[in-house]
Amino acid sequence: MTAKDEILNGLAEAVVEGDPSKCVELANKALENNIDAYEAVINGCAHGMSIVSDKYEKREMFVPEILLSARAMQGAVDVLKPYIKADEIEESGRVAIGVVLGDIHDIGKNLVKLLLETAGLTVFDLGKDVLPEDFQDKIKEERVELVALSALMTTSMMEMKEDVKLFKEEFPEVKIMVGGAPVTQEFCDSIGADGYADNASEAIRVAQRLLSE
Ligand code: B12
Repeated sequence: MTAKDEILNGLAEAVVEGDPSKCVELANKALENNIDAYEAVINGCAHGMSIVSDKYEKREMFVPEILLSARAMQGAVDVLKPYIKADEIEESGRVAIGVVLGDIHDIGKNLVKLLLETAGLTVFDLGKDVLPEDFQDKIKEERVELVALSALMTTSMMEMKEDVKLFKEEFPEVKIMVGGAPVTQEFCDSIGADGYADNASEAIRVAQRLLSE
């Protein structure tokens, strides 16, 4: 295993273990070893968090541990974020992001937000459990071109469907991108959203495609 693999795997492991000091230490080590900060977020932090999700599904991890993992990951992200190279083209698009009403799962949304920002987009984060009216106000106030909706539950996917219908009626020119673990390309198509991505780095590509259309 190369030194780089060792650091990135270590970072993912530290996220799984929910060890904040190890996360910060390895994030710094990644920077010292000239590992690209973006790569460290994707292949270290986000990779660790997806292992955590799998372990939860297999009942190998439980909620309190998951929250520790998320907090530990955030510590590493905070170290890495200033070193992620933003795209040359600044201000290339205006995006509103949020987790739909009734849903408080925001770990994935936060990763997507971070990466969209690093791609040079201007991102307005409405947080979690967001009322459709709050999205509508933000779209108007900030001349938003793309809305990114996240949902982690089957119940909130129905809310996502309502949001897409509402926003398409009121702002037909605004593009909508959807995501979150239970969301699929088929679901995206069925509710009339414009784009779907199953992870944060893919979300950048989809956002850039939608903004250039
Ligand atoms: C962590 C977690 C929690 C934490 C959330 C903490 C937080 N701040 O987010 C807490 C403990 C609070 C929680 C609460 C609950 N949870 Co919960 N939770 C999870 C868990 C284990 C992990 C989710 C996660 O963070 N994954 C890691 C991130 C990085 O992945 P991600 O969110 O999928 O995001 C990635 C992609 O999907 C994508 N993406 C995400 N958003 C977007 C948006 C766009 C636009 C794009 C393009 C891409 C994109 O990019 C991300 C990065 O690659 C999941 C299990 C799972 N496997 O998903 C259950 C899960 C989502 N929870 C579940 C449930 C039921 C609940 C509760 C109702 C439990 C309860 N009885 O109280 C409450 C919900 C309260 C509410 N109203 O929302 C269920 C939902 C079941 C269903 N079918 O609807 C799940 C699936 C667990 C299960 N199998 O039962 N939960």
